[in-house]
Amino acid sequence: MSGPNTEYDPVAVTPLQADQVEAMRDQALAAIAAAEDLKALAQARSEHVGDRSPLALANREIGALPPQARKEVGQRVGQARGAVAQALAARTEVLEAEHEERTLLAETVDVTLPTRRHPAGSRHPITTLSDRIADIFVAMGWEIAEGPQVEAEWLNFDALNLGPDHPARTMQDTFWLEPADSALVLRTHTSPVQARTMLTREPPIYVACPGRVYRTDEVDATHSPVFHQVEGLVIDEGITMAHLKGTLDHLTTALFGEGITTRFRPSYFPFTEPSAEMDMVCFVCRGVDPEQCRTCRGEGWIELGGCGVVNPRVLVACGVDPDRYTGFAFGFGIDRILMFRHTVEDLRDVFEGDVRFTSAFGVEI
Ligand code: FA5
Repeated sequence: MSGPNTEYDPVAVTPLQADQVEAMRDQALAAIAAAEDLKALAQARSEHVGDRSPLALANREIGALPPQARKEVGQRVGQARGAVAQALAARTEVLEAEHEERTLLAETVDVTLPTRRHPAGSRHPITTLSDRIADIFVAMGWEIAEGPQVEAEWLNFDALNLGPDHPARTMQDTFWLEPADSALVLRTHTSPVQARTMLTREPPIYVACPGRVYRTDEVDATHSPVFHQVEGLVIDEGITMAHLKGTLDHLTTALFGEGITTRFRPSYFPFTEPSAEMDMVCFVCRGVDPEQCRTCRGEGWIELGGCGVVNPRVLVACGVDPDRYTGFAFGFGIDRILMFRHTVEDLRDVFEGDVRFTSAFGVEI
């Protein structure tokens, strides 16, 4: 303790008396101990340790004391500040450890939980196959042509030598569009693209047209009211049936590999003369004991499509000189080709939209 001093100013020193300093220290310690989290502790630190805290202000007062009082008061304030700093450090450590533990618990990842699965989609096999067929023709130097699915009656029938009363119109049961006099149909085959092509291009013409077509057919293992065809049309000088056979041999070999059994069967189409139908041996019964076969329904063969030498009447209707040019055309069912290539026994599987079916094909490149 300092001795009596006449210059000692009791007013100035009052805040620095022992009980005052102890009260400041105890308040600070209580606030630190009461801090439940790091935010509350930061608040206590600013109130009791910061520049404007009572102990910091008291510390600043020491310089104003007479020299004989400074040491004792300095020690007192210093000890109080030291105790507060120590308590603050200890509480910080405890609260930081608690905070870290809480964070670790909150961020725990259970690696054994099942993941959310987003299975990758795949293109529909008909789309992939249509592209593949188009590639076969592009590789031969052909062009790809397109036509609308809502087609003019004249292009779907009349231009192809199927006049209004031609009995062959009933071969293709048609969806007519309203109103009745619109003369529009959902195209029943891709053959109107033949007419569209001849009306807009000059020979030589080498085009293929894959696309969707519609008929009022009953659904069964090999028929659907919505299906797909690929049309082929060649118009050039000196084209014969032999060119047609060679082209279809190349197409079937490219699609199915060597050694596939096919046959040409004489047939009738108003837009080709002569006409033929191309069949493949049934891929389910292989033509052996076909009576029980649900896929070929006892035939032993599956029809891929029709073909023939373009009828000169069609050439004339489409503005092509029949004395100079001849041509061949064919229209194959893409859905049937898919069935044969991938041993799909029932066409309904192709159209029912079950992803287990389409994803089984994956993405063909
Ligand atoms: C035609 O559609 C002619 N336009 C083909 C043609 C073009 C002949 C050029 C000559 C020259 P057809 O109606 O036969 O022909 O049909 C052709 C092929 O489409 C059939 O052999 C079959 O493979 C497929 N097809 C026909 N109807 C259906 C159906 N409802 N579901 C699935 N495929 C079908």
